[in-house]
This record gives sequence, C-alpha cells and structure tokens, in this order.
Amino acid sequence: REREIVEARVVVTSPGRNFVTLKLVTRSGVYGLGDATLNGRELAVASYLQDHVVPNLIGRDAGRIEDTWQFLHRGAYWRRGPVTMTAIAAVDVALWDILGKMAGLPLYRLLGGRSREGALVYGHANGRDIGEASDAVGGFLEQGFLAVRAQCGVPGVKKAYGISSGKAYEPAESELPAETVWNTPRYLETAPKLFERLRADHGSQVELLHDVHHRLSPIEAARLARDLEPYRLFWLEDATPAENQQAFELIRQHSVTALAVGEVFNSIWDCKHLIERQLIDYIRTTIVHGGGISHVRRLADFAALYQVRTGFHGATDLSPVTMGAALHFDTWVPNFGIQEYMFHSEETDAVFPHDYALREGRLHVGDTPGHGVDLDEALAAKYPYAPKQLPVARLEDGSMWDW
Ligand code: GCO
Ligand code: MG
Repeated sequence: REREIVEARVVVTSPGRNFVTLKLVTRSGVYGLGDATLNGRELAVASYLQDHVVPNLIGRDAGRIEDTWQFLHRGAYWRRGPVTMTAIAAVDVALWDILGKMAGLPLYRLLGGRSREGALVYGHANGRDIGEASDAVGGFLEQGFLAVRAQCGVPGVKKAYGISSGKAYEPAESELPAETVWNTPRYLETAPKLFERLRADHGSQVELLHDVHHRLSPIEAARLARDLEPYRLFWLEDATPAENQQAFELIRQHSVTALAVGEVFNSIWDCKHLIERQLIDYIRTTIVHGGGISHVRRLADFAALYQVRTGFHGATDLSPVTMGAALHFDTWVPNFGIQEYMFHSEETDAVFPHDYALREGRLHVGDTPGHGVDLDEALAAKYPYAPKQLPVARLEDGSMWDW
C-alpha cells in the first residue's frame, strides 16, 4: 500500500526552452520523475498523459513497472508512434526512479551495476564556415572532450541545420517554423573538405562525428560515406531517412564509414531490419522517445546480438531527466558506444538540479538513489510554456525537403 500511486502531475515549463515532465507520487511520499518532451509537439504528449494516462495510474502499485508498461502499450490498442511512446517513457522512467529511491540505490545498480567508469560523450562544434568549425572543435578539445560532432555552413545555404547564430544552438526558435533552403550538391562538396581540414588541424586521435540530418537520398548518402572514409569518422548520422530500412543496404554496399541512426525512432520495430542485417553500427533511440528504460533495454540487448552499440540522442530538447536516466543506462549497458551531450542552459539546469558531472570527456553519474535528477517546481512555474516549432526546409524550386 505504501507503493500506491496517489498523485500524478504533468509539469510544462520553459526555462529557455520547453520541457514536459511527469511527476508520480506514492502514498509514502516518494516521488519519481520522467521526461515527456517531444520538441515542437509538446502539448500533444502533455494531453496524452493528463487526459488519458494519469487516470489509469492513480491507485496502481508503483512497483509493477513491467505490468504498467504492458498495460499502457497493449491497452492503448493504438500502438507505437512518438506521442504514445514518449508518454509511456515518462511513466516508465518515473517508476524506475521511484524504485531506486525506495531501494536506496542509483538506477545503474538496479539495471545490473557498473560496466564502466564514465560514459564517453561527444559535444557539438559548428561554424559558419570550415575555419570557424575547426576553431570550435579546438575549443572542445581544450575542454577535454575526446569526441566532437562537427557541422559547418554550406556556401549558398542560409541557416543550415546545426549551425548556431552566436549563442547556443536551439533550432525550435519561433512560434511558426523558420523556412530554410537546402542545396544537396553544395553540401556534398563542402562536407568532405570540412573533415579534411579537421584531420589536418587536430590530428588522427580525436573522434569526429557528423549529422546529415536525413537530407540525402540513399545514393547521395553512399557517395558522402565513401568520400568521408579517409577521415575515419566515429559515425555518420541519419545519412538518409530510415522509414525504409532497406535504404541503408545501398550505403553499406559502397562504404565502410560507420553509420548511426534512430533518434526519431520510437520502438525496436523501427530498427529491426537495420540491426539484424548489420546495416548500422550505432542505434540512437533514447529513453524519452523509445518507451523508457523498459523498452530501450530490450532494444539494446537485441542490438548487442549484432554488435550494434548504443549512441543515445542527447540534444538540449531532451531534458536533464532524460540525460540522467540515459547516463545510468550508459553506465550499465554492455554494448555502450557514445552519448551525445549538449550543454543545457543555466536556467534549465537550475530547474532540473542533477548529480551527473563531466570529467575528462566522460559524464559520470552520482550515487543519489534513482536517476539523480530533480525538478524545482516553484522555479519551473516561473517559466510559462511558449509555443515553438522546428524549422522546415525547401529545395531552391520551393518544394518541401527534409530539414
Ligand atoms: C541531434 C539531433 C538534434 C535534433 C533535435 C530535434 O543529433 O542532436 O539531430 O539536433 O535536430 O533533437 O528536436
Ligand atoms: Mg541527429
């Protein structure tokens, strides 16, 4: 009875950007937190939770994590999809947090204990041109980063994905989507030159990554992967949209550049073929959009059979609650690869106090019971929701493209 859920609250707050958080409270007063943020579509998940999930949670045993997951997944009848799986993830992570607090154990110990000291992370370096991007990579190396993702502006393309305009990169910047214009040939010329320069400036040791952000066709992606081979990328990410998982066969036929995919996936079924056929090297689906710890754990175990490693999404639109849960997972999971890490703003960090810390290019979790991330509700209330959407992209003739 002490484990009975007596209260469930959906907190929407915007400390610099929008976040949706679920707070579950048990009769004994222990609470758990789960992130439910789906960038640009936040209120759809907030409503899914508030209107359709919360009434099912009151009176439930917080210890029945698996049963609750199955209830919400099978019981919805309408399975999968980003909104549903993000809502289920929020409940799942909050329940794991409660379990940890009740047991007095950090989450990684509940999962099976430590496999490594810290989780290798990669930071985001970008610049308006190749020179600026190279300087930005240098800045990360000075901070002790061992792995850096690099993006640079493309001549003739205004506001390309991943390039900040001075302050921290935050793509969902306006109430209606910003319109950008994309040019594939110019990009395919520029990207190999960027990595040629980065290897010349920074040597062979640093791990370099790059995100194509779904903007190439399969054969274009194959060409880029081949052109980048001399620079030994840690990975090339989202080289082509992956709804058709077979598309990656074409890239594999032409290149040995390591491939990562999956930040927009929400279940194991989205990557089953990619993994079984060993068409990718890293799976990026993370806890918040992939049904929580209970589902992503299955995905990671399946991936391990095929030597595919994790490389969790970690952009700033995933809240510190997801980062904390993901880092516990990274600390445990045997087939860990790397963790994406963009710094949250000071405002965000103040609303979500946490005990993870960066040391020498790796993030380390603390030993606080649960996932170690809290929510300052009084402070959160000072940052009301502000509708923001992600940009869109068009080709030069005006037709819609992938941003
Ligand atoms: C990444 C991602 C992000 C996404 C963002 C969308 O690799 O970090 O591609 O930059 O665009 O999370 O909300
Ligand atoms: Mg990405």
